[in-house]
Amino acid sequence: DIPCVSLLYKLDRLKPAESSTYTPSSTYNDKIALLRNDITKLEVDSIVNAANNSLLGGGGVDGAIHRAAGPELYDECELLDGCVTGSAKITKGYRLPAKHVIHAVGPVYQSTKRQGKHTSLLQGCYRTSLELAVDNKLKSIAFSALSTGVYGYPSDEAAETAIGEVRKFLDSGKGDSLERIVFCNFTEKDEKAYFDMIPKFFPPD
Ligand code: AR6
Repeated sequence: DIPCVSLLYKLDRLKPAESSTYTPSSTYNDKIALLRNDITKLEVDSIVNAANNSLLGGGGVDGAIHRAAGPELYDECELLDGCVTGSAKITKGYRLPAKHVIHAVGPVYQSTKRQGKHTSLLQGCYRTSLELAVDNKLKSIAFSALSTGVYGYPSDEAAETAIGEVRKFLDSGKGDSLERIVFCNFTEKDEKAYFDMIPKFFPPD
């Protein structure tokens, strides 16, 4: 089972925010979950892949998802005509326990930072993925830590952008139909970044 943030607060595993400008909401905290796991093992409506512009697979979490989903995933991805950076496209999950895969293309940190576009591109990945989940009537979505591997995005900065964009989406009311939003980390550094950043955007009641 996936522990939600409000449960993690009760277990006193997260530091309360010293100052948060966000309104505490137990409803939101109950929707948000943090865990450290292999995302290919999660039985959720959708997992978000850290893909590249071709959408035809690669290393990291992308390779793991394609291996676990089987060749049918590649066949569907071939029909999608790639995806621009900062956006996402959805496929079925095939042999994965997850019903769908949302393939998001995160920014390469160094080059997009030079252009001042890294934050808005990463925000675009999270926003588009959430919109795709809602548009497809999905109740749960699990994000990998987009761009924090090969693409070189620092974990704390990526966590701030990711969690902030999810909070913005919930505040807009567009995420009302979503029951669970999971941040699925793989490395200790990403997990720590999320544990430190969550209370800023999702302060306890
Ligand atoms: N489950 C969850 N997270 C994972 C897993 C897993 N099984 N494996 C790795 N991660 P990366 P990027 C984490 O490099 O930086 C690919 O070749 C990993 O620890 O997979 O967006 C694509 O095809 C890291 O925190 O993606 C692109 O070419 C996070 O997933 C390029 O890499 C993302 O790391 C995309 O680079």
